[in-house]
Amino acid sequence: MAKTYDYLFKLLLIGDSGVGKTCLLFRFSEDSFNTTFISTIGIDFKIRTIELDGKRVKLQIWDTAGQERFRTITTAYYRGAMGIMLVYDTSNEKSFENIKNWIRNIEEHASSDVEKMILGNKCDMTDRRQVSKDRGEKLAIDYGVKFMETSAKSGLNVEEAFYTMARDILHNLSSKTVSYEVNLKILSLCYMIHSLHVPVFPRLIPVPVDRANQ
Ligand SMILES: Nc1nc2c(ncn2[C@@H]2O[C@H](COP(=O)(O)OP(=O)(O)O)[C@@H](O)[C@H]2O)c(=O)[nH]1
Ligand SMILES: [Mg+2]
Repeated sequence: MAKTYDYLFKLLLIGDSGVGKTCLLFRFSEDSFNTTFISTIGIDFKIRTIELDGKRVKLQIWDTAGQERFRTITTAYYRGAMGIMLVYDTSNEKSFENIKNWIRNIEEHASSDVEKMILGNKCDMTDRRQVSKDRGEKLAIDYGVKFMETSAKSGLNVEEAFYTMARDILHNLSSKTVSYEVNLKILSLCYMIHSLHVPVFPRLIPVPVDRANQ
């Protein structure tokens, strides 16, 4: 059967329990919001295929099955992940403080070149806000990652966040492929020159005395 996509990216949602990870995933993959607390138990991942730069990119987005409550997320969950969304709740100070612990967890278990992004979710709850947008932005700058405030409820920035993540992964991938191809071309050129016995820098090769005098 023909492949229906050009790229497959595995993404993860990480953060304290209750910050809205499962709702973000539902919003992005089905564009719906469930107000009752969705039990995450049993959910592995959801899929959505998007189009970027004319390529079909299949996003396989994994959601924790409640392990975050006990901080038992280990290497097995991170394996093969290309992007991680770190989510906190803008109406919950503790979930914001815990972002640095989650980053430490990622550094310990995930691949070092995994793309990361911080999301401050529930930004629709303006009257219960505990974490300002400024603080979220500063934290993201400290870690050198992108930041967005989202609302799984209203849908604000949900599409933007996943598209930004996918685009960054795609661009990193293409720049790696380009440098690999360039290296390969240089290598084969050197090999060709070498096999033709053509000196690469003729002027640096000493001219025999008898010829120099001619
Ligand atoms: N107001 C508001 N509530 C949200 C938002 N996202 C999630 N929630 C609520 O927060 C609770 C926990 O959401 P859930 O997705 O299960 O969190 P998880 O444990 O991180 O997966 C639920 O009651 C949701 O209805 C949001 O953007 N705005
Ligand atoms: Mg959940």
